[in-house]
Amino acid sequence: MGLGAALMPNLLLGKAFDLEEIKKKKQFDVIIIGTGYGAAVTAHRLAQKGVKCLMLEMGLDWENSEHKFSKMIFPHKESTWLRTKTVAPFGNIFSISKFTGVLDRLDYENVNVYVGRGVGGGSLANGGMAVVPKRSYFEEIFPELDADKFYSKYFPLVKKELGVQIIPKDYFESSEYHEYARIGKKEAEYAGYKTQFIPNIYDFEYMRKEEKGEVEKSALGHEVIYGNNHGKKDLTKNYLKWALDSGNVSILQLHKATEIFQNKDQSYSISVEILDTKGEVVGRKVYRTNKLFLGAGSTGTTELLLKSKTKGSIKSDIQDLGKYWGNNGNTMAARTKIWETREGKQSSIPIVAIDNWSDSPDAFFTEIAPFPIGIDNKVELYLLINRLKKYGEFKYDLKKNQMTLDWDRSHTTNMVLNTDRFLDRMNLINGGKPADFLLKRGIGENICYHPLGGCVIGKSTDKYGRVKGAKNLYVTDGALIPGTVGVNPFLTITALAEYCIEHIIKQDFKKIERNKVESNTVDFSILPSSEKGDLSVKLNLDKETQCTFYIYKGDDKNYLDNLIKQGNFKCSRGISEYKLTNISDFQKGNYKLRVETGYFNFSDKFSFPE
Ligand code: FAE
Repeated sequence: MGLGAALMPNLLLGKAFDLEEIKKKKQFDVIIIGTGYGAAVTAHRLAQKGVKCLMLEMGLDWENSEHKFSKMIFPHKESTWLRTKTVAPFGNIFSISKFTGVLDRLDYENVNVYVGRGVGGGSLANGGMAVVPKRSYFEEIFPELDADKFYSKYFPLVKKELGVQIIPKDYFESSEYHEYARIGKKEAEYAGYKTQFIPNIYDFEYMRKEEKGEVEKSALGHEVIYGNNHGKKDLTKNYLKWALDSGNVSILQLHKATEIFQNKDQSYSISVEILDTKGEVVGRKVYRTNKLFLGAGSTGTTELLLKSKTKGSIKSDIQDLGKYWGNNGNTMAARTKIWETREGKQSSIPIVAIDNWSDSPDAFFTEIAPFPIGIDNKVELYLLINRLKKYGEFKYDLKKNQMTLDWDRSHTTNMVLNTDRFLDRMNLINGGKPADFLLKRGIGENICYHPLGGCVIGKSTDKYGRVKGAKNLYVTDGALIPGTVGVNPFLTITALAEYCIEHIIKQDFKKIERNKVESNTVDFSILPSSEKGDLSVKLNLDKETQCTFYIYKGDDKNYLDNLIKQGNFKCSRGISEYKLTNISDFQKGNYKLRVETGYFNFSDKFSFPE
């Protein structure tokens, strides 16, 4: 076998280029990575102004797929992102096949962070609680923001747009599915805590009908963290729908951004892996855009920026990147109790909270959470939101090629003490004990549903989410919030995104800057073109451009110090193959190829198998 045939790139060989499909998709002025709250607001508001947006989402477009969300009891593969076991906080006894499911768990040192995957981001997997933060705390964490504006304009606006509701009292009082919450509320009040109804994006009229048996059950049918097939007004029912309806927005599902390159002309190119539903990479592309918005969530946005910065693909010195991260003070708490549930009937959507925020230093806010596993389980669950006393910090480990988090017991000590005191008081007054068969001492301080921070407003960005020192790069998601917001966070993330994009549109989109090139997409693959051992790339461009290639080994940041070969080539418009060099004298092993022009940069790996 000649070297050409033996050269086995990690990349797909010659995936068909569908020019028509690409042409349709590439008519865009900006790229937005992610489709969660921050990204959806950004797309909708830009689209209203006539800006054409391309959204890249690593998860599935659930609405337009044949797949249904999974129930929490007897979950199926759609429940979980690319694992062979479910990853819920407990009860993971179910084996499943690998699939791009909706709930992902990122396991960092000492904390497991849960995120939603798919078009709609966290809105698909979350419990729908839409809570306005305490104004005093908002002012404490965002000293540079105009709180008056937020409380008079942005919070009311996003409550309206997201369709936030409170459960009607008569339904709460009469429904057997809310008995767990009525008992939880009474118990909290016996123990001297203040309770309140929590606003939610679930449609309670739909829920009533579920109970009457008039429609298919969702909240009353064990659906929530693996997605709701009905009832919940996730982002595909509002912001994303409006964005798509405008005709100015396209979403590409199963497109995972892997690295960002800052080009010489202050545009950006984004390397993207195209996944199949088993998580296999079935294609790669590079997209180029004049303006790039990051809405990949606290962990996704921070990782993309940190990785690209550490590798030298983003040259700007972004201050405090990876810092000011927090778990929003999350601790899960579980009591096992004396009272009876009714045949295990529980709505999976939380509707009541305990508000103990004013009780400094023991401040917490907690939902009285359902535990809807379909049996009389005698468990009361809570997700406490405590104060955050110490921030975590993300770093990027180039050797392991992964983001790591500095987070240990010292970050959660106050949260655990607080939770312990809360459980003690509830058990003392009402009976019951910590449910240690679920969580050690009834407390899960390593469970985080609310990752926040990493690229914080006023630190790494200016006060509108513009990344400092990196023109044309913006963040509009949970990465902006410094680790804590004192309540469930998506309403604040949505309000912040509204505020940021309103100002960015006014100041940075006075006239729409159409991309000067017709296309901003580069399709490429690395392939052997002949039996002689030539290394070639296949590119699809619609702009003539001069390119330089670099073949190197090892560290990406210092690729110029590790060069094996370098050269120039001229690319023409359309699909062509370009022979870069003959590599028959190369030793077997792993190599990297970087291609640079003023117009786009990208890099990838290729290897000779042993
Ligand atoms: P997010 O909604 O996470 O969206 C990020 C999107 O970017 C996702 O779709 C990702 O798949 C995608 N993405 C990430 N990396 C890439 C990449 N490299 N390339 C392409 N796409 C990428 O971000 N909050 C509340 O306020 N109330 C609740 O009741 C509540 N319950 C929750 C329950 C669960 C189980 C979970 C996991 C979260 C819950 N949250 C809740 C948190 C809330 O959903 C979360 O704060 C927001 O969704 C975060 O919004 P972002 O826009 O920051």
